[in-house]
Amino acid sequence: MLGVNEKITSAVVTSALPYANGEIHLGHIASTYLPADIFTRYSRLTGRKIYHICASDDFGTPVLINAERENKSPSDYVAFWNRRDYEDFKMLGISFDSFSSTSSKENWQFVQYVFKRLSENGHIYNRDVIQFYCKFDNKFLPDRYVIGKCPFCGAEDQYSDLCEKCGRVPDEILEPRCGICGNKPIKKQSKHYFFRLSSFSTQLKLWLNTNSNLQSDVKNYVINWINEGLRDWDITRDLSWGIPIPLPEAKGKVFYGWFDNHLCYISTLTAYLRQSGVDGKAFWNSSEIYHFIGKDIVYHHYLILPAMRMGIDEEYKLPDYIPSRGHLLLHNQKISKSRNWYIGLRDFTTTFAPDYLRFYLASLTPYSQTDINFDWDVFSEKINNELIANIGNFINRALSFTQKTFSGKVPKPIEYDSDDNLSLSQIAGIAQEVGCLLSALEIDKSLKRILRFTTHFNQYFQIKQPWARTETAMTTLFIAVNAVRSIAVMLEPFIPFSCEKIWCQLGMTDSIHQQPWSSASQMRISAGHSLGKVEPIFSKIEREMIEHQKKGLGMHNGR
Ligand code: B3M
Ligand code: ZN
Repeated sequence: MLGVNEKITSAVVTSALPYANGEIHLGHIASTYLPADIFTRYSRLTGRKIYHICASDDFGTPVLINAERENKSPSDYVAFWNRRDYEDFKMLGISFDSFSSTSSKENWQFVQYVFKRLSENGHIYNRDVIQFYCKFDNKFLPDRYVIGKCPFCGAEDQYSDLCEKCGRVPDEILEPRCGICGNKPIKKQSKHYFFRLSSFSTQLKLWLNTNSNLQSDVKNYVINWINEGLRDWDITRDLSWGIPIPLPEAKGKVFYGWFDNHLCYISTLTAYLRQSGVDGKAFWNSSEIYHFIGKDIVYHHYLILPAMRMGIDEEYKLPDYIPSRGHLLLHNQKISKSRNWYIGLRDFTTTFAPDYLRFYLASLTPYSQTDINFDWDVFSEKINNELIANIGNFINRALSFTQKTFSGKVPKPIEYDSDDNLSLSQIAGIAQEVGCLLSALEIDKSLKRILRFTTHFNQYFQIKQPWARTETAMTTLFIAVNAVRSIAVMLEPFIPFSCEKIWCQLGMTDSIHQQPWSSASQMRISAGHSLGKVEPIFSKIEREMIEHQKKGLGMHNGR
């Protein structure tokens, strides 16, 4: 765990790549992007050199099929979603240093390079496989696109790789139909390339056992998977959309999206750093590597990704951390786009301040795979009672009272009594305490600690009654205004837009996004400093707005 005063190494943070195939919803934000962004913003304030990398995941059959449906070329289709996702992330304050795409030239070249290295090292082989093929769509059909009757329980309309009724994986689905056009597919033979995942079992186990940064519960079940036996992994698709397998005899074959997407973490970073003349490989290898993910892609990130890096002799180092978090439920039900049970990010941020979402989700997000729940009533309670009545209230009281009584000039402290000293010691210890929690990726706990800090200062204000006790008011306000500064710095990773406003009201002319984290524990505002224009920062969420949202659940039209 990295405390604020310890030696700081550089870091690369990646967030799982969103499919370029539909809008970002709150589930993605809660498990991956928000925790990664909070951690990155905090790290930047500590002075750490850190880059947050992401990209759109452009390949795969679903993308191709949707592009065809919309009469677009696949590259136009993914370019649309790449831009749209990036805008949505930006609106929420997710601060990527680079947002690229898996179909970028750099990734394309890097993926083919990795394949050649794996082949040279003997980790690739090929064999014939029999697959469903639709003559009407001219496509080999991946498992998800073959629908039929489950051979175990007889349930109709099940995927060929999973019966959602009985939970079993059919060996051979009965009465198969093409998931695109409904016709009966034929079976066809095709040569496929495989990655020898099974031969990495021992090495993977050793790595999992020795890396103490990984969540131990996750590690345990991953080790169980290895013990049950890993199977070699088919990395081929007979598709027109994908990165071509670079062999003359593999014409018309492309890589499976999961072969290329995680390599985009590396190719994006190196392309980004190349622009400023920095050697991306050297940077990667001397940094701590964090891959933020949701729990359903653990298999890919704990096994396939490290095995592939091992297969190229760790030319790029393995991850140090793979923070993996649970699902977001919506009113206690699983989020599902196909059943229309989700909240789109864009819808949300056009109705509510983006910081409200960040604050609410951050307050719920543990460092574990436990699922969390989005509930409109709890959302409005948290915002109204914690963000507004606790944090906002203290900030506004401290600043507006200084404004009114001392014409906006921070007064000079006279002498400190025991309440003042207690408050000073709160300030002196807080940066280290919250910093340790954030370094340890404990998002909800850090926010709770900050809330205890503001609760303390609300009480302090209440006890000192600066409006009634003019003789001590100067000291009280001097301390209180400095506490507001501490709060602004510490909340920057959580609610960056609101902190810009607090910063302005404090009369600061530099950027809140560039303050040293440790300064949250310093009395940086001197007596005589002039505040800016003071006004309430947050506005209360009214009952009707919440009722309106609740009525709208499950009522999307479109994607
Ligand atoms: N595109 C999204 C998912 O399965 C997938 C992540 C890729 S990360 C390399 O959640
Ligand atoms: Zn078909």
